[in-house]
Amino acid sequence: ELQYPERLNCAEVLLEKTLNPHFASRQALAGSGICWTYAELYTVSSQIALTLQSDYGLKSGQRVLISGTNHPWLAACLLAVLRAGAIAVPAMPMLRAKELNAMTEHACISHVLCDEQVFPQIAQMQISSSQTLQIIRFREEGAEFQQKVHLANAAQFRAADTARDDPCLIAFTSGTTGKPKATVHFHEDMLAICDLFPRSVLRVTEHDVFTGTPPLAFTFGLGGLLLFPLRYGASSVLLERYTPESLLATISEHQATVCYTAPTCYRQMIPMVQQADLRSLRTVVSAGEVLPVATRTAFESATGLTMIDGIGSTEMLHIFIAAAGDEVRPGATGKAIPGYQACVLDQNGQPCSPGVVGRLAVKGPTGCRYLNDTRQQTYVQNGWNLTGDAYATDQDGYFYYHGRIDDMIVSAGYNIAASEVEDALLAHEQVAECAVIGVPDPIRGQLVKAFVVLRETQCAAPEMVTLLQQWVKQRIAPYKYPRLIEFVSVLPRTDSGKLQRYALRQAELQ
Ligand code: 3SK
Repeated sequence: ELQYPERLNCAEVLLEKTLNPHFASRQALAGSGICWTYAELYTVSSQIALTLQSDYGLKSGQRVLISGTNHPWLAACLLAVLRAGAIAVPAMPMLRAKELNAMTEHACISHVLCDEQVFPQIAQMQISSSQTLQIIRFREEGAEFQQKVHLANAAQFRAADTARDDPCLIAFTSGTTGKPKATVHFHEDMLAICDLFPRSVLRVTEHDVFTGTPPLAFTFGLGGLLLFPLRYGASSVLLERYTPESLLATISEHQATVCYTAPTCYRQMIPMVQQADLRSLRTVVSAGEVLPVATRTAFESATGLTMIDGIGSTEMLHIFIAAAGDEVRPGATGKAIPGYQACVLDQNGQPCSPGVVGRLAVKGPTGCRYLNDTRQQTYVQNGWNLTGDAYATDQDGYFYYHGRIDDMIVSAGYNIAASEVEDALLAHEQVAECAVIGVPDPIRGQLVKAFVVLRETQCAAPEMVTLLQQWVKQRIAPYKYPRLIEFVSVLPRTDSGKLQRYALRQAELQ
């Protein structure tokens, strides 16, 4: 049972180890040519917090939209906002003015902290915003904000005396269903996620060096690349832009021990790992999307590493089901991590027997609190968080993913999980990426349709359609094979890399 003091400021707790000389001189954050020790990070974030308070009037409880690519200054701003007692509202750097405006209105933003890349969209958003916004460009070296920050006396800063159940983060879901929601998290939630998955599954130590691709605006990245390393006195290397090649190069250059990215990126790295120096890596974490068995098998055999698969959600803040090392069971995401309870419920809210597919329900120290959203009643029922994922368990408490509830296809009376068909397709060497949906059909109700990105586009011929259909029929029950296959060059994804099957479904209906 996790217990935190009544008065708690999560960012202060994460950084207070700086006062211990052992940690003060250890590397905390690196990236984009910057390398900060714990002492330096503590000082910069104190200076930022002080500047925000004294020059920009930031008060405890105000909401600050923060947007930029993964960079030490972005991380320092996030910590500064929390230490000042304000509420951080991270936004993906790719968002456009209209999306930023919707967030600003919904979360009642007072201040915006953005980098140069995001600024044009923020400026455009300000024109239509009904809020009066203080807009601050935090990355412009030598410009007003950084000048003020460097002049601020860090020693004068005192962290806000917040309560453990004061909100500190409003995280927007990335919108795989098209309608982003805002989820509210408390100071104690931020520490709870640090004290569960990283401790019992990842087994983080101060010697770990983390790197990876998820944006800090996505709670997968916020936890994995900032909160977890700081909680354990480890270090993190942030990448502003990445390709599979640059991620591999960063791992070897910084001797990273833990890497986080999404299944698609692991899949892209497979042909390159033989040439890379990955000796420092002790494990890799995959989340954000289901990890196809074919991707796990190929990556593990190419690297000799055992991957940690996990499922989390913005609503729950981070990962709640996972498995590592000898605990991994092929095809399963893992077990409920210590501190969380999970079960599979049928349509009447009753627990399903092992092997029966139902709706995943989760309970634990973190949970869904939507901001002014009637969908709260759908997500939280009888104290259980209903994540919208279809799962089955086995006798030993392992959880097996069967797709999103919304992605189940019913064709001629058969229930078909889109992810199972995708898994079968991905096992073919020509398939780089794919997405499977159900499309309306007057006879079968729905037909299984696959959108496939081929490794070699010149192979996109009718014979390839037949070949892939045969391939799937040999691997899973033949009634699940995609009767329709369309070759595409890209798949629609959210900024955090999640597949947007709803966008494909909508396009089919037009
Ligand atoms: O999407 C996920 O699986 C996830 C994982 C970790 C943290 C947050 C999220 C949304």
